[in-house]
Amino acid sequence: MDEPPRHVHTLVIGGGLSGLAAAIRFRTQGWSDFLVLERGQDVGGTWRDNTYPGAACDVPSHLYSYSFALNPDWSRSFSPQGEIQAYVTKVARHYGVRDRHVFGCEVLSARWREASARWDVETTRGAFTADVLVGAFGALCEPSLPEIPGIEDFAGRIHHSSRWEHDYDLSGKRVAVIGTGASAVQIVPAIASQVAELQVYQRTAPWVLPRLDRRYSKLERLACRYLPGYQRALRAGIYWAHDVQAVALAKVPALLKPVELLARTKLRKEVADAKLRRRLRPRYRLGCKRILLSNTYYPTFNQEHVRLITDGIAEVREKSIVTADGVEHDTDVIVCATGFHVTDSPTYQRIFGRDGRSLADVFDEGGLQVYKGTAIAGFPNMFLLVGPNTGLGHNSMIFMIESQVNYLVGALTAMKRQRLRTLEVRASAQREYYRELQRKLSRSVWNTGGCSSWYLDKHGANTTMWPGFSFAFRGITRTFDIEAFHISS
Ligand code: N01
Repeated sequence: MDEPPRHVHTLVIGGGLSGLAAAIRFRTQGWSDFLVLERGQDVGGTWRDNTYPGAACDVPSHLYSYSFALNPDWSRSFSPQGEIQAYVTKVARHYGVRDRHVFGCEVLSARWREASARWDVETTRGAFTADVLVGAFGALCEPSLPEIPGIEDFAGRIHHSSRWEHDYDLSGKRVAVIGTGASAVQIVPAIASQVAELQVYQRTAPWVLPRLDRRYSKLERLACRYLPGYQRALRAGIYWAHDVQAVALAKVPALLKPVELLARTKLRKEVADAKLRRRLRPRYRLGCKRILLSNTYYPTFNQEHVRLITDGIAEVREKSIVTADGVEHDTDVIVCATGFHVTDSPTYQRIFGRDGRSLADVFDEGGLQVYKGTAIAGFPNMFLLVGPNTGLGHNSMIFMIESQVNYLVGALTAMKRQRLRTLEVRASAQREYYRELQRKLSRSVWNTGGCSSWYLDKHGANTTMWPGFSFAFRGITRTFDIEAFHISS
């Protein structure tokens, strides 16, 4: 949009999967007084940004789709990044919401103004005001780069996994991949055949399970397109299998044992060298960190030019990485597959609520207490999507997004119908909600499984994951509970 309106009823920050879901829902409600501010040049968020070699989803395609825009054309059971991004852009076009997006527009600050009961928003494309602010900026978008002594003096290239530089050719290069999470496990096998030497710096060995990926046959695609109810039934089957299985695993630790055995057997089959296997073997309970799916990760280490390095990184020099054992590894390129700022998102420093306090300050003091992952005391007329404690390790985030959008639409409908000036969650409701969440989480494998992960904030509280069935979250977001909110007209 070239010249966007400077005041709208609802301003959404972020045009990723959650911002897009909100925009489409607003449109279908018949609302047009909204804008989506997106710092990139397209919709898609993480799926636009994460173009690293091998990038693909580890949630089945038919589940990782909007319920209102099922896609009969998925080519594989687990979709590659390009196909998901094409799907997202097609959905945005189909619902005609691209014209409500302002691209290349980064939010610099958003301040609640008590006197006017509005949000003042400064951006790289000028100022906006809005009655309601929706933070749809996501959790996995701000790259976290490792703080290693000397890294700023490295003379070669440094990529973060989510900012891949495709014009740079890795052929014949000595490449160091730092990290062994969900991104690394896809990058390592994808680039191994191209590079002269691959060093994989592992701090914590992950659990890796088989990836049941396959190409869909033409017949299956035709059935999805033309057989009434087929695709919905397929999707429901995948949904229930995932939800029940994962929650059972998280709640009944005895069930973890056979799955751990499966993972160990896989490791034994795929890596010939016993010493190497020992170093690849995870030392915490399965599920404590995200479970990774790959059939190609372990076998990559059987290649002579691929080295697993488990001594910690001591420093980076101009042309090498030095590990704690004093060994210097000559390196041309460093790939940081080191994850994201999740519980400490820089965007939290840019949003200022009542009394001028930033979200970062409020979270720092009291933890990431957010009512239903959506509303925060002290931040009137503001809602988050994919906020704290809405993450899933086992099912589709799109399901959680649609639940939250439903709740948001309930709140906005109440505001419009009752002509409310402000809506702000009660601190007592928020406190109670958070206490109950933390009580449930304290017994979960994420908290007790013997690992340290980005699910936990700096105080050790799990402020990332939703502790239970995803349909339970759908249940609590089905209707907007205005009694949990202070209102003013
Ligand atoms: O990031 P991560 P990711 N020195 O934070 C290591 C989603 N995702 O980008 O385990 C050395 O998980 C760190 O080590 P440790 C998914 O939700 C989805 O891989 O902390 N190592 C770890 O190994 C996922 O969970 C898909 O000891 C350092 C790695 O870097 C989330 O994105 C695909 C280090 C970071 O792992 C993030 O995944 C990809 C340091 N200083 C991603 N700092 C799908 O398929 C960090 N590490 C949907």
